Amino acid sequence: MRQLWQAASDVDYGPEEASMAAYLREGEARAMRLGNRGPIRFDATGALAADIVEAYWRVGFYVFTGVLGADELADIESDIADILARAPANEGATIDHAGQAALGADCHAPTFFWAPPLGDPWGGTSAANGRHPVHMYAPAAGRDAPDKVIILILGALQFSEACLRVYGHPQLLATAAAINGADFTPFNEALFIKQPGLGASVAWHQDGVTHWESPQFDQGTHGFNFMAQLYGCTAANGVWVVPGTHKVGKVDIAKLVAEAGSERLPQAVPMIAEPGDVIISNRQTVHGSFANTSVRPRVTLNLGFHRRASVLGVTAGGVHNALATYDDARIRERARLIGYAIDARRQRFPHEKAYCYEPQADEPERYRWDGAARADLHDYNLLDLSI
Ligand SMILES: O=C(O)CCC(=O)C(=O)O
Repeated sequence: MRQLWQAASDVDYGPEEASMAAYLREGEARAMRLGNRGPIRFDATGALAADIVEAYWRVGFYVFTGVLGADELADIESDIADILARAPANEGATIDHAGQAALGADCHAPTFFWAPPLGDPWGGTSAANGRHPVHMYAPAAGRDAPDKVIILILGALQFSEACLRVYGHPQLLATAAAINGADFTPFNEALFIKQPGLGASVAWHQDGVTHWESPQFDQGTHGFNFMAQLYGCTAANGVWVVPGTHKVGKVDIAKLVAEAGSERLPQAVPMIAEPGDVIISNRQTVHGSFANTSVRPRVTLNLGFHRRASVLGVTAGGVHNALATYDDARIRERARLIGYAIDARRQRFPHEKAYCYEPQADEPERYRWDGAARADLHDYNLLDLSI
């Protein structure tokens, strides 16, 4: 399966290589001192362990180790191989490399996003409401690099049953309930792909557009993403975070970069994880990732969740999908994926105790994972709850 990831010809940070190498090393050492990693644990009452909750809110992310086992990772890798084989042959194409209709070609919602190899598609642009104010340094790509590479796939659960099953993971859903309340809601799901020697950067940003000025704003208002790691992540290919920035409102990222003299923010730390680890990451932190000049691929499955109070009755959208007011029916409709995911997981891992999602507790039969449900996933991300 490793041939999925072609070894790119030698690339590095050019004139920045020595500074970058030192930054990665020092950042990793800072990250390992934060006290925010370990298995998901619950106390005798079933509540998420208090020290995990404390560390998550203190830092803004927590690395849950060993969440996904070897079987599950093999399922995911096989689906990723299938997705990449059936992806559009290039940006905007409706056919794949074999001349067949490409995945996502019949979707109305956005699916595949492309970037120049080792480039920065969003920094310093107006994309996503201009949330990435600074353009990241783009190392020179190798001579044999393609013009563009896939960096992001939205609506990912319609393309991969293995990813859908991660969405139904009982310990992850119990964690979502602990952080966002038992009536938590979906946000969106995505695959970030950072190919070795090719993967583009994601410029420093804070997620969320809706509630920054709200009197009710707090450290959890714009929700969190689980970031499930297929191959793990390193300082070179992983997401970096400025700890604590989820608490302080909008940060002047351009000023931070100007003060640092480069995009190597001295306050930031990398998420370091092994295959099967899942990171919970607050969307309000200042975070981003550098161009991946390393030889290791990163595949992250992002699964986003919100508090119900952050989406119910809120008019939002326009970034991931159309502007709309999110009423109860819209939330229920979008949350059907949680029900499908729980049942899909039950079928694959029958010995695991399935999660009971409180808003669906009265209708356990409704969300059966079968052929009709599969078809029902088409374009599901038109209803993402984007705030
Ligand atoms: O995975 C990455 O490189 C970027 C992730 C990110 O920016 C996000 O989840 O908001």
